[in-house]
Amino acid sequence: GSQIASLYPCSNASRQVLNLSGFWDFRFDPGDAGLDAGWGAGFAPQRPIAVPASWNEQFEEALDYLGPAWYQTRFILPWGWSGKRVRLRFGSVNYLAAVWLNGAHLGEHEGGHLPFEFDAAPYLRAGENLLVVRVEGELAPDRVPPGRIPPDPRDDFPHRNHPDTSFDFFPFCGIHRPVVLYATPRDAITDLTVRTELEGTTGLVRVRLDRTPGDGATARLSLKGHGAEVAEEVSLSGETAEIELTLPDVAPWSPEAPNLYELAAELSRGGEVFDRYSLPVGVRTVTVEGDALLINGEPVKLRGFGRHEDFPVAGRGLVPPAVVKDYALMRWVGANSFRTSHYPYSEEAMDLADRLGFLVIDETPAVGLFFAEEGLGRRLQLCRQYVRELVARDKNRPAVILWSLANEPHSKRPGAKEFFRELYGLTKSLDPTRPVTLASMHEEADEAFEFCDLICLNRYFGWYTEPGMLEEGFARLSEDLDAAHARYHKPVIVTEFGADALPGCHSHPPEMFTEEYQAEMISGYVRVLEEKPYVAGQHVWNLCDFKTAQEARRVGGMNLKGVFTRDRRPKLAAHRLRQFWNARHDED
Ligand code: GCB
Repeated sequence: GSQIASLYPCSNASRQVLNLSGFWDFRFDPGDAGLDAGWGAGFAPQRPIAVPASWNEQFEEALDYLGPAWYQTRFILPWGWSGKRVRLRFGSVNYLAAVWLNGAHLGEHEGGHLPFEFDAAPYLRAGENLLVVRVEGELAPDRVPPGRIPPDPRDDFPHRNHPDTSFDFFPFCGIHRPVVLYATPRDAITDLTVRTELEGTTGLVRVRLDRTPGDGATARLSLKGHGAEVAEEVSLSGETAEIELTLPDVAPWSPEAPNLYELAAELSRGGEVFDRYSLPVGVRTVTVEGDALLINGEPVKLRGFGRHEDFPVAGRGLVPPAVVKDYALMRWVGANSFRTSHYPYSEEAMDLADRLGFLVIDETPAVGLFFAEEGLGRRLQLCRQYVRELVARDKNRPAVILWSLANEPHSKRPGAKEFFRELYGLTKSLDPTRPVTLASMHEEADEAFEFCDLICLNRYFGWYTEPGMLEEGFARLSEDLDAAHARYHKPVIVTEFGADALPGCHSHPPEMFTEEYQAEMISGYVRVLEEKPYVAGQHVWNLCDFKTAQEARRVGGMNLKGVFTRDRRPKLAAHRLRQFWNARHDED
């Protein structure tokens, strides 16, 4: 089976990465014949496909096709890899992946947006190797996110999407992030877990190193940067070492100054280094105190966006220039934060958040959860798996300041309470250093809020309610937030607010779907939010327009709540936000 992936593969004096991205062979399998026909051992090529990318916008007949489909590629084993520990790692496959290497079934993985890996060494051959992946992205009520939820008989005007998602973004399918093969020594570092603290001007960096079982060795850890270099060594007989490094006069990591140190880990025996791995480390703390969210002991206000990984043609596939562009747009507008709505974003994108100093609410793929008994156990198992995979992947990132367990679960239902008690407990046991939350649409009595360190609300007064009536919407927002704060006594982040605007559509006075209405709505919300001392964050929905399933509310197959279009051109609201947020920055 697949295993949890943590350290991002790298090349250095002990390790090497072979990136398998490129054009692969591809075929759709609408009759699901491939398994019985033994395509895992190889299939007749039909057409090329780009990896990584979704298949839906690469082929015009496949927009709504959710699988199964088959991918295969051939590669030559690099020189010097025999006798190494070799792993095959997928950054993200939506939704189900089954993997064969040279005809041997390596295993399967369920769930998109998170990395997984396999031990490849036993199946590799010198010379040419054949890798086959079957991908399937059907929507089903016992998957997470769920789809094709049985209609509620109490609902007399049932509203459906095509494809039948429990969320509005398009359920893109395919191999979405790089597939790499990487070699390490057999005797290797397998994980590093970094926790940082500040004591006055001193930074404490606690590192846990995990390694494969092996003979005694020496572990050396060093931290370098900002004019400092410190190192510690311990001798290691078991599989883990805990080491604390101290940085006097530390340069802490913050959004204003995203200072990073290089943490270098080395394993040696008899003075000879046999494995090494380096990691950027930001020394910072995150705490919730009373009504405030604190970074390094100072209150911080999040200004930014909910987003999607969504770009023309590539779908949900990694597009490095679009990643850079989106950070540039957020910067230009004056944002310091975003949420990885509604699933974890690529590791490549997260690396840039660490470097550029963005504060990230890191969300699991649990969007649209419902709590009917049927399939509930399975959905909980998947959510537990996602939390494990996400924390393993992102635990060392200074940019990640909050874990979000879900988006808009239907959590007024009784079953929700136990569900979130478990997920919250699991998350805290894996990472006691970060606050935990979830984004809710409910006005009150959300069963899940009991297990949140701060409250995240998605709000659309003046849009889905009070349509066309902005002033009424703003008044209701203000009351609603005060009520939520009075009930829970925790800081509040408004993780969504916004309006659809068709670019180029104008009106005065502002009417729904015009650029003016969107700009007025966002401005009014920002004014209300800036006045509430307990509001720790404001995230506009959305940075960019994004592709949706088809439904009556989504014009042209898109959610138009972006302040930028899908091809990243600003709407009026982007200019307006820029005035607000940049002006506020000057005051800070
Ligand atoms: C929400 C959802 C988000 C939707 C948004 C909308 O509450 O969390 O995924 O896109 O509303 O525009 O309806």
